[in-house]
Amino acid sequence: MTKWAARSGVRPQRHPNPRMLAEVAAGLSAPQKELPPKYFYDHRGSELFEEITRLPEYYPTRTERTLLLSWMPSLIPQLGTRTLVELGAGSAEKSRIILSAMRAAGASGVYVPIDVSASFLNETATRLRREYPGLVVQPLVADIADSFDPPRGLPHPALYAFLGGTIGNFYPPAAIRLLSRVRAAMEPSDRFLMGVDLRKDVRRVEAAYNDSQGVTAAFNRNMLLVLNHELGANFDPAAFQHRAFYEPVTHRIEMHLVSAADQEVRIPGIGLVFFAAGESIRTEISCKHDRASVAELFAAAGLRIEIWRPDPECLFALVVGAVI
Ligand code: SAH
Ligand code: AVI
Repeated sequence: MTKWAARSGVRPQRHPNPRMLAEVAAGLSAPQKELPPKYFYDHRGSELFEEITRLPEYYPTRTERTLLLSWMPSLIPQLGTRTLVELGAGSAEKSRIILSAMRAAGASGVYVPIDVSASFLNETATRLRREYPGLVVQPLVADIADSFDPPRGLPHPALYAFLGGTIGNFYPPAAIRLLSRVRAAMEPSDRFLMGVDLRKDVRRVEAAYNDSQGVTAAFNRNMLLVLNHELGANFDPAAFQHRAFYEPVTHRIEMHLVSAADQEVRIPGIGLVFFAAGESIRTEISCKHDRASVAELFAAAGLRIEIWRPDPECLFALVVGAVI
């Protein structure tokens, strides 16, 4: 056990999640070590993400919020939305703009927030029930990368929403699988509303993932604490440095944790994992899009772009998709 693990009292969990164990084992034995970004989001990770959304450098959230505020009051009555199904809902901060537009349009409404972060999702649901009496809130804890089974019998038209640019955190084949599942759940009167972070000046994008207060670095390192807690691993987060850079060929930010020295980490059920100094774990990709790349993803999933609405600076766009 490292000195850090002994101090922190890390203990192997009695029943580690077998799925998590298999994903971590596969990811850390690949030539480029990699971990799925869904493991950022325990309760603390979700709070850190909330902090990121308020950082001056992190433009996506405030840009998307402005777009939603100006557009939802007219779009929602036009679509006649009665149900909002939201993927990766998190705190549902911006979802309230859609829910308020539904309420103003007279729909009592159903809201199905879907998220992998169970405790955070349940807190969100409790708050929303208080804020929107009459709204039926049916939270669903699920991994949207592999299952998507919204409750049956929801009132239509439904709006499926995937905000924040989270689609960018999926490799294109996984993004297409996810969009195809949304498409399969949609009736012809339903619509899909997605937020996408757009391709832009590299310095602007890189600054958003390298904030001056170090919140993104803490968010990145939090994944190691999640592995310690869930699997009883003995990662020392301080022994890994945050690195985020834009990869122009694939149009994506990559976030890595770089080992500061040669070190071994013990993960019960996996064994000792060796990290050479300078070796990294890729913890996230965040793909940046344009209209053509979104149209391509949509077409592969059986969707078409009905409305494309970027902000005036073309930093971020909201897109409405319909079934082909
Ligand atoms: N929609 C919010 C939150 C974005 S953060 C916003 O726009 O601000 C990304 C959210 O997606 C987190 O709440 C995280 O827990 C969730 N998430 C990430 N990967 C997921 C997965 N594979 N399945 C379900 N939820 C996931
Ligand atoms: C949730 N997702 C869209 C964020 C992003 O920008 O890719 C996660 C994030 N990673 C670092 N900062 C924010």
